[in-house]
Amino acid sequence: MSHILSSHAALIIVDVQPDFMPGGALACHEGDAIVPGIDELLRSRIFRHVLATQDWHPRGHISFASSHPGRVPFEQIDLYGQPQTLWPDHCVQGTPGAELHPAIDWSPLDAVIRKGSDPGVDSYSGFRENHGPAGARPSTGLAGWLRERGVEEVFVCGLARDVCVLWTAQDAVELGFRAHLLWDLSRPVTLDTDAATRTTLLTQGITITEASELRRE
Ligand code: VGL
Ligand code: ZN
Repeated sequence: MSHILSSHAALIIVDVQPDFMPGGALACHEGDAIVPGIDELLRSRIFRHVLATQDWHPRGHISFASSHPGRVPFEQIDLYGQPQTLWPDHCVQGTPGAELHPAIDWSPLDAVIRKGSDPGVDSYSGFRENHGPAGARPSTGLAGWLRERGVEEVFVCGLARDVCVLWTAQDAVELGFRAHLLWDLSRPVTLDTDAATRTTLLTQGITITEASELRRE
């Protein structure tokens, strides 16, 4: 099946940053494999609207295992009544690992959404922060940005397929956008999550597609 892209479609590239590459602080499985394809997709200028998210944590962020004495990375704790996975220190503001990946020409980007900057709250989705102490999840402004431009449909790719890409696609649907996940241009941080991710996506009406299916209107 091919997808004809109207001017109401946007591409959201999630967290393609060195720290999520093999050898990085929080490596995704084959994370580097998506870099050439994302660069090519940007060069094709096939999308009228293109955004990136950038994981952007202060030192000592609450999601870092190092901020919780006695805890180790990938352990889960309860935080504000919700499960929180503890991660290795990653994407610390201003460090090379937090840059948008240097092998991609980002000049076609319309906007970059930085997330995870609140020291006490994690932020997986590009649309809103995770649960914090206050209850409501603060918006990043992404939904408003898209609506102002008449965007109805989003295609999400990047890292990690089982965390920030998934949460971004889920929020897109919940906020009223049609959502698609570009499977070949995403990779997971935790192996063996793909079957569960597929089930979640299909249950929530998120289409799984590939970059090669995209066509200009
Ligand atoms: C991510 C874990 C922690 C992601 C970000 O980009 O998927 N995962 N921070
Ligand atoms: Zn993070």
